[in-house]
Parts: sequence; C-alpha cells; structure tokens
Amino acid sequence: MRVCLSVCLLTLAYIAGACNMVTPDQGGGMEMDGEGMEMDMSGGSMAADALEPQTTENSLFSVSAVSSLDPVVINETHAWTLHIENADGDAVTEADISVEGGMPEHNHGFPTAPRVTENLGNGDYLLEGMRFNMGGVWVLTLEISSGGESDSVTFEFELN
Ligand SMILES: [Cu+2]
Repeated sequence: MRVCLSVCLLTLAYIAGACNMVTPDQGGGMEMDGEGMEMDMSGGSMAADALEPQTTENSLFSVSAVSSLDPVVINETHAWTLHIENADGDAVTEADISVEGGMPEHNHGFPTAPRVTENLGNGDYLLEGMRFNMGGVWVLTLEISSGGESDSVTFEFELN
C-alpha cells in the first residue's frame, strides 16, 4: 500500500509538472499567432451618438451628427443624420451640404463617397453612404451653405 501510494503521488506530481510545462507553451502560441494584433488594426467601433455637436469655423452654424448604425462598426455601409442650427438655435432647413473625410494619418479618404441625399425637414439631413474600412482616427468635414453664406465644420473621432 505504501509503495503504491508513493508511486501514485509521483505519478500525480509528474502529470502536474507536465501540465505546468505545457501550459505556458500553449499560452505563448496563442499570443504569437498574431490574431490579437490583427483585430486591433482592422477592427474598431464607436457609439452612434459619440460625437459632440460642433460649431462651424466661423460660428455660423451648429452641427450634430448621429449614426443610424449603433455602434458604428467597420465595413458596414450606413447612414447618419445631420442636424443644423444657426447661431440663434433655429433649425437651418434649406442647407446645401458637401461632404469630405477620411483618415489624415493614413492619407486616404472614405472608401465610399458619402453624400447628403435627403432633406428630412426641421434642420435634419440624411447623409448616406457612410462606411469605415478600418479602426483609427477619422475625420468628417461638412461644407454648409445656406442663405448665401457658407461655413465648414470638421468632426474628428476614433473607431477603436
Ligand atoms: Cu486608414
């Protein structure tokens, strides 16, 4: 009995030791396959209402932008709703809006050509064709014209 017990304990100790030796190897393998890094570079998301309203450069308009896709994720084409008010806080209902943007750090634009397709009324405008193809810092610049006056605003945000 005593011999058997010793052997059993030795066997258990051996198995435990073997497990301890195997575990770090498996962990190392998982860290080294690059999956985590790849996700950091290509993924990214942001809450639909993450953007703070912005005042245009010359303070003519106040602009807010909310995504219809929540959260905003990469590689999904979707729409945003823009809301524009003048300095008095009144809705700007007849604006022309042109859209530009991209990733300044990467020197590329949007993978699509987003544009305002519909005046929804009450100062709301539908911005269709929004799509982000990677995580990181993006900018969205709107050139807004109304009543013979123009002003621009740039939203900067990060999908991470
Ligand atoms: Cu990029």
